[in-house]
Amino acid sequence: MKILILKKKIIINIIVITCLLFLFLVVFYLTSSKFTSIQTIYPLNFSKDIQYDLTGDGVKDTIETIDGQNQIDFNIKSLDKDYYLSKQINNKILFTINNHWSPKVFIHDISRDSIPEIIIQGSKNNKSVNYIFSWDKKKFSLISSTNKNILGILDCKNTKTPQCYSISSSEGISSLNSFMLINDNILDTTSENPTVPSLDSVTSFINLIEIPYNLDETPDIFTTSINSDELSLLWNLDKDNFSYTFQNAFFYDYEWNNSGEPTAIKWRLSFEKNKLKGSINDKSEFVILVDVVKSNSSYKISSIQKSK
Ligand SMILES: [Ca+2]
Repeated sequence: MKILILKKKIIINIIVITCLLFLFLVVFYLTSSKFTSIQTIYPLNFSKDIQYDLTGDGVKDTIETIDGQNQIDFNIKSLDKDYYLSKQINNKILFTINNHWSPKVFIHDISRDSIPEIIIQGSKNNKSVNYIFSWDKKKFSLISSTNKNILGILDCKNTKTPQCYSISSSEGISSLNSFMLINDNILDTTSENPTVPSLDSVTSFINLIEIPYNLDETPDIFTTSINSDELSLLWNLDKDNFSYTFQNAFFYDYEWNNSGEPTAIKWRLSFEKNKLKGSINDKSEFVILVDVVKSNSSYKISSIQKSK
């Protein structure tokens, strides 16, 4: 009898330990890098109130767009003070007005000091221009500005320090530049980053949108599992009536493997859509959101969606 009770105790213990182990594994799996929360980085929607704490004091600030005479400025209201970002630029003009290429604001903490950086991408006199601003406790100072039309952040939300990339689509990979922000100082990391993962597939995709006709076969840049409805976007561009010209792109990674390589990267691609037989000003912005995933050793496009 005593032996039977003892055996029962052991069995109960084993069951409890197994359950705990199982629970631990589930929690570990869900919190492992693959499942860390994905914070998407979308351009701010200025039709809504834009309130963010941009100075790190716990009080929300308001960022607003100011349309002036042929120019667009941004103002941040913080504790009843106005900070016009154009004041930090040499000729005091951030962007010029362009209906099909308006500036987009992204907010992300690149320096990892819990005060977000302000990344603004747009155009000045029909040419690409980007700025990164950072709160220096007195003002929003200009950290970086570039005319390159591809901008992105990798190691965006993992345990490493985020890196900012800029590339010119016309000059290609030789124009690649990268840096980190350490204590609000730029640390150039260009020599350590010879390429951007997924760039090749996305460049092919951009070419696919830009060519003035439809290809009979798509190049090998898509995953086999890509949704056919999404892929049909390519054949619905109505290239008999419209042309598409790449304007700029923003990318960031949101999943990583155990060796820290990005396994999923999101791209926002902006094109100028031009009506071929319309008037000269018949242009609009056409935006496609692309997800690229690492499959085996290459990066393939797993999703394409027209941005609303
Ligand atoms: Ca604040």
